[in-house]
Amino acid sequence: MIGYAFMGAAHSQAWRSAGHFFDLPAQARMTAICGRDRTATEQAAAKLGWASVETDWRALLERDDIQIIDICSPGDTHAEIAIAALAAGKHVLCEKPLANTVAEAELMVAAAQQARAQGVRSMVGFNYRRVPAITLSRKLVAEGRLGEIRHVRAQYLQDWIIDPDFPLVWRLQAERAGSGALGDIGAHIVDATQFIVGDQLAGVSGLTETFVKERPLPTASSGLSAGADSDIKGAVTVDDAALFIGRFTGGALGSFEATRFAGGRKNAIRIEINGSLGSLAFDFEAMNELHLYDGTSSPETGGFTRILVTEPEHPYLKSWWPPGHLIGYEHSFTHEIADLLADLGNGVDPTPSFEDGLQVQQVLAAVAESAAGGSRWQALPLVAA
Ligand code: 4PW
Repeated sequence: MIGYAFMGAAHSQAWRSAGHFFDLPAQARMTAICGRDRTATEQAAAKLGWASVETDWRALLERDDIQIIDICSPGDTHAEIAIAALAAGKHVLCEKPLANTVAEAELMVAAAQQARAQGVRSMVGFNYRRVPAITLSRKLVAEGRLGEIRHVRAQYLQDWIIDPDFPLVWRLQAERAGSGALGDIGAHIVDATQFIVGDQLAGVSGLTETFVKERPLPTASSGLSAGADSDIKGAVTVDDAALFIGRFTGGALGSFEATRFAGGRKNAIRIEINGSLGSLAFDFEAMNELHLYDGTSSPETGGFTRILVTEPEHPYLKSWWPPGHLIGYEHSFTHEIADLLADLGNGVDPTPSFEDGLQVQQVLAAVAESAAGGSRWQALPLVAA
């Protein structure tokens, strides 16, 4: 694994626990963790459960005891590491968004396709697909329970940079992160909604804004919590918020909002789908619930029904606790790793693929381009799923 901050910790927890809860055809050994600072990486290895430490990711590719590379480092590192790892015959799990640009993502797809021909597999880490209520939503839509999909409404709301003195961390620098709220959290709702409705965005029109244009330079690397600040300020080069509308190939209309300025909203992901026969509503702040409206039921007993998605009949849940016992954020990563190990063990290509990651990247780029050009409509290429 490369990187040991927030995502590194989330993935480590998943690598540690997947084999303890899921019956898998292959087990993972947590062989090595990589970071540039040896002392900090050694501390992370001890804390997170990795057997050895490297300070250059290239060293991981030379080791015969490593078959999977998990990329949890910032977006500007994804393309180089993933392409080299695939060429070295290592399976790759890459955090989202797949890359910082469409051009990088295209190179990654080319590398993934070449590697696939040799049985070397790749996956992009859109973990929220594996929240059981979201996986269940896809199943209900595929079964036709909602009828024809008309509206897709999605929000990803956070507020961690509302303070103008919050430092200019890597997520706020375009050269490291590619974009701001758009790529970091907007990418999740693009993937999750397309996953649920089984359809792709055919075009978008967007609006982005950077509310706080300059921030204090961080004197130490920090993630979503403020680190030590400096008096010197630097320019924020990413969006603070991105809003866009889109049309799905199947005719549904989509509206999306991704912001880090929604005061009081810490990690609120809200998705509502309206179809000709019914609706679905999900809120990550109550992630064990899914609200289903069956428009064909009698008005007397109609309205939204709360499904508690904790039963063994629900996706992933039979591997966890007895009925009614809740799960949390970290389980989405455990499900991701369990599915990856199952696919690798069974010789199957995991999803979402790098092609799926590229398609999301194209949506993000189209939103950014639209926003830069007065919200002009941007048609999107259709990518085979
Ligand atoms: O992937 C996302 C991150 O980059 C996360 O799910 C939340 O938003 C937490 O950090 C950012």
